[in-house]
Amino acid sequence: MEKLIITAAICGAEVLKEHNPAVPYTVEELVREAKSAYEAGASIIHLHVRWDDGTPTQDKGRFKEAMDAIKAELPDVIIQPSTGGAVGMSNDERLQPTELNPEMATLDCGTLNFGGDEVFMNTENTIKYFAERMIERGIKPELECFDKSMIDMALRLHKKAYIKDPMHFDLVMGVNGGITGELRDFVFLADSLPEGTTYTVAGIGRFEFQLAMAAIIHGGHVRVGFEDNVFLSKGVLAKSNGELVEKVVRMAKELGRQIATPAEAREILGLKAI
Ligand code: KMH
Ligand code: ZN
Repeated sequence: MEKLIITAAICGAEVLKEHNPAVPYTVEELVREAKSAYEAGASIIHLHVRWDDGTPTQDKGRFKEAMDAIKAELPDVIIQPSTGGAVGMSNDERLQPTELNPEMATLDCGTLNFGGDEVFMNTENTIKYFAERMIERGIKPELECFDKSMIDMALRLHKKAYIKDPMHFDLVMGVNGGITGELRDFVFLADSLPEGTTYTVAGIGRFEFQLAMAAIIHGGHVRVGFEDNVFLSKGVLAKSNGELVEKVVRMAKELGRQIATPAEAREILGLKAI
């Protein structure tokens, strides 16, 4: 089986220090968390940024500062900025990190309820607009699918050449408004992906590690991190993103799956070598 790519979603836009004091806001804290995840075995950092008070932002300057600081410490890590940002941001606000020409970025493939009155808007035209931007700039999209219909949308847009091969999906499961993270849901989504595509699974909350286990066995890849879950086990807060990554590495070792380095992850995903 292919080596396992671990992505660390170290920050997100919604989780707060009130949920776990180790959630990073400042650039220094982002570097600390990226380093802990990388040293534990993550090859991709899925990146959101905040202002120092924790407010989420898609500000290009803030992304540049954070990406430069992470690269200075971890020159080979793959940085994957979010173009999802936070609920309520405009398309152009969300797209700012693409102006920095990252190797990868997320491309959210549909609209969904996001708890309470929140709606995370991604109309078909928005998805096309983001996809065109990524093709123009040579950025590989990670296709964020929170439900089966979003996989279908990605496949339709792939047929119309808005998304190029090889496709890489992120199955985000367990969001309040998206598909849940039961094993039967995982099998349904993973088996709906065409041959030759790769995928990562991101289980939200209590689904994080059971879905990581499923993906390790099924030949997929794994995302963990504070964006998705702040607990190492029931009632025990993780001290760092690195602790969450270490747990996945232990699980993979038990199941005989080796961990991909950033260079190996680039090869698996069809990114240019650096
Ligand atoms: N913060 C969510 C509204 C992404 O990174 O592309 C969107 C999100 C997805 O986190
Ligand atoms: Zn995100």
